[in-house]
Amino acid sequence: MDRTFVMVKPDGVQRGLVGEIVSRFEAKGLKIAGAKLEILPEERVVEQYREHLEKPFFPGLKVYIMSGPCFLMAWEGKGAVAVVRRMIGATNPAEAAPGSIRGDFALDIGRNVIHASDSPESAVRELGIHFAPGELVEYSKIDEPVLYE
Ligand code: D4T
Repeated sequence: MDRTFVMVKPDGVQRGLVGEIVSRFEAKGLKIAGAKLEILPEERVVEQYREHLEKPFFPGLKVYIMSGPCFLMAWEGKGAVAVVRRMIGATNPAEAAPGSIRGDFALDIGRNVIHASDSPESAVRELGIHFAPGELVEYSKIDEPVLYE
């Protein structure tokens, strides 16, 4: 099964959206494999956003991501990386489709509520940054026989 890294950012945590977001992934049929609430240390923010280190928005992004707790999760399921990216919507909430998380709950690109890995390679990399192997749980879920062909 595919696994992806998802993070409710500090604005999402402060706005009380963790439960709504977890519910959406559960209702979709995805399986939660790990979760924790954490204020990220600078090294992990830099590692997470290494492709953006030289971008003009990076200093503000770093301050924002470290401004409060994030809710970090691992989700599993068939095609989980692409499925979750579609569910979170476009990076800029003003362009995110209604029905997506950013489309329904955000307005500003700098406060876009949630992050999710954008490729299977990123998912492996990002899960490795934020979770120790023992923090991810392997188990069967009783709905699997009716979720999948
Ligand atoms: P994340 O990584 O947060 O899920 O966002 P995306 O994967 O959808 O988008 P991204 O990597 O292009 O951007 C990372 C992060 O930076 C913020 N950002 C981005 C910003 O504040 N201003 C900007 O102009 C851009 C492009 C939002 C997401």
